[in-house]
Amino acid sequence: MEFIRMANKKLLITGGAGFIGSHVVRLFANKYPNYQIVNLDKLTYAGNLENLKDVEKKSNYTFVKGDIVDASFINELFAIHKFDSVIHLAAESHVDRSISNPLEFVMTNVIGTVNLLNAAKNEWKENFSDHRFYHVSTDEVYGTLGETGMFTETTAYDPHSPYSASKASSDHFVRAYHDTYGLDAVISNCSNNYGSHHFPEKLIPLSIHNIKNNKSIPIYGKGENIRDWLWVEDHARAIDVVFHNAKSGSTYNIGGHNEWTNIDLIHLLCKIMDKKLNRAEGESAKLITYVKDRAGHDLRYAIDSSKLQKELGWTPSLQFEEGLEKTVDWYLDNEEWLNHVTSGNYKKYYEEQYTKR
Ligand code: NAD
Ligand code: TDX
Repeated sequence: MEFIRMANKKLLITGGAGFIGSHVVRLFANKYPNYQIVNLDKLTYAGNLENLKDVEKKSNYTFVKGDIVDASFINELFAIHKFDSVIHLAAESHVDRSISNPLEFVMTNVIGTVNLLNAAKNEWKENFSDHRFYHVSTDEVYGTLGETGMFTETTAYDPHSPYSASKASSDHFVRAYHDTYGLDAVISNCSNNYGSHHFPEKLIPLSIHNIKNNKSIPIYGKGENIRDWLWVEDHARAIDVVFHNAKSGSTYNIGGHNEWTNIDLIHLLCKIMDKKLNRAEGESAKLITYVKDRAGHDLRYAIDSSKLQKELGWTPSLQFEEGLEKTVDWYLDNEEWLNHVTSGNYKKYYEEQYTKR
């Protein structure tokens, strides 16, 4: 089925300086020396070129700083580079920030995506068949599950947060450009990722940072919400497989069959941290603090990724306990990275998000 594994692809990756994007850039830059990869990123608080130190000197890799909301800049970028494919990850990605500032999410996640779609459509309209627009999305577009069931590719969209509503909207635009103009487009919807280079506003890296510094671990509500966690490098491998092999217009769910309540996950993390920091067992768990719940907090996400497994042969590679331990090791070994990203504006964000709860 090999779709577009051509010798000299000109690939635009957006959001490549962020958490998942940096893993995708690293995988592609190492695995496909003949691809010319341009990483376009605005370098918001979440974008960090330190995430890409090991690839920045590669001859097949170029970084461009820019904003996907700026349509004329995007059109010019497409005209200069003549991309034949796009993997679009740039987004505002944090649910709590979307609750405080929804418009920012509309701008980047909706308008930014439509700007990229327009540029791709205009550049590729003579020959859509040798081009591909891959939109990286989330399981949160499907809303929330009760105690049973799983999200499949045909689950109806039912987003609840401004973040998931903006991602759902962008998914609809991608499908509309496929159906209306014939753009070759594919979408994947993935569950919660974890691993290295994850910004410490999200549950796992925030908790690692706080445990290390003997600060309280804020658990929203009763800690009973369930997330389905996937090792970020397994997501990057899935993106590789979908990008090269999916049929135009198709959608794949990506997930690890790995559901945890937040509180169970944090207890496991505390146990690992006690061991790594030579603390008595149970010491880190004393930091657990229940705080006011997130507004509109989705109860449970669980992804059925059997379509991807059956059709394209992808499977997750890592057990959660092993992945979480590797993640903790990375954060403990990369103190400088953590210090850089938690200086400056992070402290202001943290105070606004947590001390007023
Ligand atoms: P992230 O917040 O770590 O990174 C986002 C990147 O996009 C940053 O480098 C940022 O600088 C860049 N960016 C933001 N606004 C931009 C703009 N206007 N123009 C150009 N660049 C901009 O996010 P992430 O967790 O790596 O998520 C990447 C993608 O994967 C997102 O589309 C997200 O919705 C999706 N996703 C994330 C998860 C997860 O668990 N983190 C799960 C499923 C899907
Ligand atoms: O301090 C916290 N305390 C807490 O209890 C934080 C930051 C989170 N939580 C809870 C909320 C969620 O139930 O932990 C769970 C995970 O929260 P986040 O790490 O903020 O992730 P989530 O809201 O599930 O969304 C993530 O997965 C899907 C990503 O941020 C999205 O970009 C992705 O699309």
